[in-house]
Amino acid sequence: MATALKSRPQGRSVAVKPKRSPAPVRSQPKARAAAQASITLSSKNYSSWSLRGWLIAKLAGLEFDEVMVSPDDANARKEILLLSPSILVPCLTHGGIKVWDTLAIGEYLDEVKPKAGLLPTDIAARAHCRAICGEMHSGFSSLRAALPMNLKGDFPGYKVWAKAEGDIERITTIWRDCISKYGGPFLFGDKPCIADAMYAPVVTRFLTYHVAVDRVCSAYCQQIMAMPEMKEWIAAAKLEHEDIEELDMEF
Ligand SMILES: N[C@@H](CCC(=O)N[C@@H](CS)C(=O)NCC(=O)O)C(=O)O
Repeated sequence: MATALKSRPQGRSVAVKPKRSPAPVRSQPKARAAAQASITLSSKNYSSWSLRGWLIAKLAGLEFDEVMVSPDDANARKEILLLSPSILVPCLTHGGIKVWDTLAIGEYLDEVKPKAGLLPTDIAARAHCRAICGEMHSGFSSLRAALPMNLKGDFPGYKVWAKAEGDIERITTIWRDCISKYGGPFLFGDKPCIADAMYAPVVTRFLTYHVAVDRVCSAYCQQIMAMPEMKEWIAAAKLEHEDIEELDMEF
């Protein structure tokens, strides 16, 4: 931090630290511990953003109800999605506070559950984590279009669209970089955090479409698939009855 120079009578200058203004007091939602929480989700088989939001809430240790938006019933679907200001899933409602958009849910839950370790404690690692979450959130559209999440699917020999190869290259570089920097087995060390939730649907896509990756990335994929939360989600996805042709796309 820059320091101010203060003149002394004899003309010498000494550095003095400017007074710090007190940290702003953040308001906390009332009766947080007892807050009722629910998350609006859609298909567990196809909805990658639902998986990310749900996983973040699980990692936060939040108790919540799932509100499923069924793709089958157009009217019920419209009604439930209207409760989400973006008309998208996931949407978290927690003690009367509504948070839509997966990254915002992650940041909110990190504030509400600071001990859960949703973001790394070290500031540099935290910045790194936010940067790669941002990349996932706003990018990799070729990968998302070419390899839609489909947990029930299994497509050996699937021809990956050339444009998606660049996304795969970048994602695997991100994973290798994190694992070598923070020691693995998760992206930021020994516990899963928001970044792992953001990339979890990429892991399932690599497995669904048999995308060949190196040893480090393959071990990372196995690590994600071994998470009890992932097992729970995938088991529920496999029980979903709808197999709708139009849903075989990123949504
Ligand atoms: N940027 C949003 C993306 C959410 C999104 O695209 N959700 C999809 C499902 S994966 C959605 O709700 N689509 C409309 C629908 O299912 O009717 C986020 O981070 O939450």
